[in-house]
Amino acid sequence: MSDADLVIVANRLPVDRDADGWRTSPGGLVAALEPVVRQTKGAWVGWPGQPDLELQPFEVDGMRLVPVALSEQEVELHYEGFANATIWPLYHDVIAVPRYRRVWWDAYVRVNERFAQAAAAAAAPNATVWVHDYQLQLVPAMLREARPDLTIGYFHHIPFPAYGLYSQLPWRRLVLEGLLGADVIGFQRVADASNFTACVRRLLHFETRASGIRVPTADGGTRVALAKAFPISIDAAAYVELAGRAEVQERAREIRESLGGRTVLLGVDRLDYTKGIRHRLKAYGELLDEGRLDVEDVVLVQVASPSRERVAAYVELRDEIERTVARVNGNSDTVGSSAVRYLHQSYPREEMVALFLAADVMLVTALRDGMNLVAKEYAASRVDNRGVLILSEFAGAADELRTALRVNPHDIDTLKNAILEAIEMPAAEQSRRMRTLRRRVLDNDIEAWSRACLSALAEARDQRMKRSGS
Ligand code: GDG
Repeated sequence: MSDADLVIVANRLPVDRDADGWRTSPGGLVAALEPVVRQTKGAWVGWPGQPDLELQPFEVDGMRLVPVALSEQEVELHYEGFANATIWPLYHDVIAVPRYRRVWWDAYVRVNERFAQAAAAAAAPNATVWVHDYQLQLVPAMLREARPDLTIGYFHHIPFPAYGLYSQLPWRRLVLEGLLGADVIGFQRVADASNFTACVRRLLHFETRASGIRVPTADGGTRVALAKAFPISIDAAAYVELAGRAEVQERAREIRESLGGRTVLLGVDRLDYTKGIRHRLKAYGELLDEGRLDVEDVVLVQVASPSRERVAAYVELRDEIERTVARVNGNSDTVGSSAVRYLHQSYPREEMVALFLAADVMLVTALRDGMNLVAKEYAASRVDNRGVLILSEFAGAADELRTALRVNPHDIDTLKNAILEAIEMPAAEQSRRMRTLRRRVLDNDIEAWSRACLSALAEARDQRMKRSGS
């Protein structure tokens, strides 16, 4: 059925299957887009999350879902291979070594084609299609070729690297051309958008002015693609509401008590090498070794939710983190108190908010991160205006959250000093900083983000209509 005026295209459908059927999956992006998709009678194109599952389009909670089937081998080559072992490490400034394999690339092209075809089939004449993230960078150009009537947006959730790194990619021109099929290309930070524009200038020699890129068209003319920062956010009101619930606050008290009333440092991350978990453990371990912190006074709770467990670098990372945790605990624990509470598990959102409320200090020490939503979630949850956020300058969130304690996580001595400063920070200063952080997150929530992106797309659509004289 090709009648949707708005089509979202993302690697995953916004639903998970349990014993009772399909349920919308929790998460900011889904929360933001679900109402728009429903109101506009739009559609969402994506992989249902299980290999070799051939499904017809179906509806969940009034949202039309268009499943794209992927074989086991395609998941391995496209998703685990090209997306997560080539693009992910390359775009995060080669923190891990990217692998360039031609069979992965071939699968990436094939799978991108399938997504583009499904989106083209779902979209009404002159519809808007909004493509998400690094698994689907070729879809915009494929779509434009199949459906020149569409207005196409793309949002890049992860960083875009500088030319010096990007140029390693054997398919560097093809990927840029893929993205430039979009009318609006959204990035997290201004720096990501300008890295992209610089790569386009150097590799494709297209003319650029401010955020506009002049892209040659098939008929010998040009059109302008916009490459711009639209920093993503969270459903802030949902966090405020949860943090205000008596049972969540009670749970936060319970957590603090069970940790012996000590000062609580907290880390919450997918277990990923971009998040700087090892750096924070090192800094904390050294502070304990040097006697600048005492295990009877402080504890680090590290939630490291399982992630990409079939990709080799993630298996190694888990071993390394778990060895480091064991070393810190082995050196510093007493019979009654443990230095690190390491939780390789996923928790419901209520529990996460209780943890945020229980934490005196939140550690976000990413080595490179598109945005980092955890930093924003911590701020939104601190309805009491207490707590200190330590935030890496290499996370996109650092552009907005200016009153956090800013760190370079590679500089272990400075990180150690920031941890001590956070622990000792007077309540008045905590509150002054936290109020500013919260205002920023509450004013710029996920709804404001999706409104800004969609209105840039609406403008692109108006201009396209004007040009074509309709
Ligand atoms: C990518 C980019 C960008 C984690 N553990 C649990 C849990 N989480 C939730 C967090 C947060 C989300 O997962 C993680 O988001 P991040 O932004 O921190 O990082 P990525 O997963 O790497 O996301 C990133 C983002 O896309 C959006 O554009 O910000 O830079 O890498 O919401 O709270 N949630 C629950 N239990 C857990 O155990 N419920």
